[in-house]
Amino acid sequence: DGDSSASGGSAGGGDDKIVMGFSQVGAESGWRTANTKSVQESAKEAGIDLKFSDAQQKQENQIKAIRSYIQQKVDVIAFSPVVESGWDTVLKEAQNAKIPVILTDRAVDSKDTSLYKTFLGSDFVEEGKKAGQWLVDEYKDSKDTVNIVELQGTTGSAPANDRKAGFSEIISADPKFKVIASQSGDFTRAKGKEVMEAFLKSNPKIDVLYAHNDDMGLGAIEAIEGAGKVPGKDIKIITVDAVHDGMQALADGKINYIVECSPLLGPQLMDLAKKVVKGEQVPPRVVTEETTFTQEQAKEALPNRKY
Ligand code: GZL
Repeated sequence: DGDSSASGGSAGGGDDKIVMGFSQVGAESGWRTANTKSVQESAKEAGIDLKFSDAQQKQENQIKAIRSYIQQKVDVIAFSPVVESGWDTVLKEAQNAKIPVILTDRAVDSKDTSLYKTFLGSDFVEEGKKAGQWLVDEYKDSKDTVNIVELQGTTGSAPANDRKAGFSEIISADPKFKVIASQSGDFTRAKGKEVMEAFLKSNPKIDVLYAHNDDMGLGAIEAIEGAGKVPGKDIKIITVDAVHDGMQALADGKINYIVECSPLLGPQLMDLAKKVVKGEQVPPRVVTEETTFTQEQAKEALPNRKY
């Protein structure tokens, strides 16, 4: 039988079944729901015993969950860190307990990269650049100022930091692009709507909204329509994720461009976990495959989308 003590773990589930402790960010968006489904279904298919916790977007809850997995002596810990900083202490505790850690979806800013075996997830800077590039192409023949408002993701999170950085890197090439307001909508529809209402009140001329995820973009659409403006026309909208409701709004012409961020990380995560538990080498970084969608492409893609 498999000796899970080699990896420091010996939690239940029979002595050869891998036990994974997974700490999820929360259930804040359609992306997160699809990601949770992918992780849970893939664990079942891989014959991995999954212990799963939802942190309601609070770092202290994730740290508590990781500590409980260490206590339970799981074979491997995986988590999507809600914010980039503040993980070194608990990751050192996992390392001392000889339990390997896999980062999935979001990254940490720990200097000591030996604290985790690999980081599986999207390149968020690249996603921000793709969003910026669409805008540059869209306005290439115009000389007028383009007033942009930005709905940022969760403050301090890797996707918020990197999507902002990638986007501004591309648009800073042309001074006509002006980000006149930028604030966190915490990746949720409700907050996205609330912040967009404030943007609309204090900025008479908004040409473009860049929202770091579909859910905040969908909330903003409600605010834009509530203000008597036409989303996708009066205010062009770019979002990131390409979850079902975002793709539907894109096909309906209310969003103009979506940069895909795939939540379907489950299968790769389980493959990496099996290798890591066996003590096999894994690449330190596994970047998710993903694309972009125009309104036409959304109409074609919608019928076969998995999420
Ligand atoms: C990105 C993920 C982000 C999504 C949001 O990989 O961390 O968190 O873009 C989700 O929809 O809330």
